[in-house]
Amino acid sequence: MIKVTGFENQKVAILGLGRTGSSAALALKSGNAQVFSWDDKIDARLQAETHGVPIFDLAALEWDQISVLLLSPGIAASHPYAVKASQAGVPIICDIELLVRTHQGSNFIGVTGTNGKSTTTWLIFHLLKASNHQVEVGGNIGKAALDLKALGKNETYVLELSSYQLERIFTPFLKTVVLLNITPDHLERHGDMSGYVRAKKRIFELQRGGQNVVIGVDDEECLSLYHKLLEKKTHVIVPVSIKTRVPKGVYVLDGILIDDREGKAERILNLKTLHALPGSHNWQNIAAAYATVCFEGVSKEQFIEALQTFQNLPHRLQEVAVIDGIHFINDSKATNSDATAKALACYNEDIFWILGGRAKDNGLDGLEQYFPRIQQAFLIGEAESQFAKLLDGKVSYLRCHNLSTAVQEAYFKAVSYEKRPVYILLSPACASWDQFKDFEHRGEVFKALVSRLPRKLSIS
Ligand code: UMA
Repeated sequence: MIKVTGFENQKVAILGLGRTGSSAALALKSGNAQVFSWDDKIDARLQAETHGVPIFDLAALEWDQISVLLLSPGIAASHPYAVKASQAGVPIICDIELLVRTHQGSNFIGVTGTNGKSTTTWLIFHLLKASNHQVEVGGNIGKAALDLKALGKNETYVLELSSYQLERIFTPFLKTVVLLNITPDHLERHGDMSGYVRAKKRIFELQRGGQNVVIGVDDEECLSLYHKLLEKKTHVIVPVSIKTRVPKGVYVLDGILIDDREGKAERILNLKTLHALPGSHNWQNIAAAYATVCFEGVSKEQFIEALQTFQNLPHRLQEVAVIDGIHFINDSKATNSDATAKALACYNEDIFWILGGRAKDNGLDGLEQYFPRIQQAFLIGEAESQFAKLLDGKVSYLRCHNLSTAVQEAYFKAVSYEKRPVYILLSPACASWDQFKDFEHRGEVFKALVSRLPRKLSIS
């Protein structure tokens, strides 16, 4: 845990006691701030209290005496206490602002974008660590900033930054900004697309020092930002593409990673052979990570070597077992059809597909082109009837109701299927909340079910 100094004997309010708020309360308390923390849910308050977080009902707070409100990223600024804080002129910040203030000498890399940011963040961290850098990883990826280890001068924090967090950071701190892509997301929170883009663009206001920018140029928003940055001539910019050659950039052509930063179009690696990062959707993540670690002095040879030992975050096309040529893939993070499309695109055919849960508005939109790859679908959860109708006459399916039945049925069918390799793919295209706590829980249950399958199954 990081000790937050600079608030000694000052009154600090904290709203939300999940990962962000609880760690911030303890970090501020250890730096002798007077902490007034609250969560609207009693369970969260009780749990935080057992970890030593002081609880105070913010309804009784005199806001004009408060130095800052640390508002958890998931809580909108329209929350009544946040409104009170704003009316009293209290700055509203997030935990990353505090990390930055306490680590002015450290090196910061910030990764944002709509898709791929966790994988890219994790990959940058791995590449730097494997190349003997002192490095910590956290932020939106799951580990709250103030739960990280304190680092020294020039040691590196790699942070995944969400649009929610970017709105609540004010001190410029980033040496390198990585912006992967911008497509519609979180519109209910930001009002509309322009509000979302505005939040993402804030990352450029947070630069200090190197002014390095790695930017994906395959979507319209990012392409337009790239051109604006080029005009300003204030940044060292590396454009990244998986669709086209980008002069002075890093790009991927037919799976080959190419470095043209020096105008030499040097071939670096064939990405099609990387089992830990399957699928063309990962190419942008790899290209951006490569460009980023080059700024940190990582050589081409170190990059290639480090990639061989990379293991992606769980629940993202994660191979959890192989039994007699049957590969079990946990893609529980695929909570919408876009994400599932990327998974189905990775395997040419011979897919036994487990899907369902709580459906999103766009159902299975965009997946039809992959239906010929599917040997059989195994339906679970609330979406079962809806998906059965969508698949009817196009893909053979079985209604399994729950994951346990789906795993057993899929295994049984895969064992009697003559070809190898085959893939039993959990890529639900749905939220998990009808049957599981979250996508992580769903993925863990899948893994446990697979581990309990008999290694030899005789088919009569
Ligand atoms: N709460 C209230 N009042 C409210 C709403 C919530 O008191 O009106 C309380 C809840 O009861 C809960 C707490 O606030 O106890 C939760 O706060 P939070 O949602 O900010 O969650 P944290 O546990 O602090 O996790 C946050 C990020 N969550 C969100 O941005 C929603 C995590 O990103 C991040 O990993 C973590 O900080 C550490 O930095 C998750 C996420 O879903 C993965 N991010 C979104 C995304 O990736 O799309 C942006």
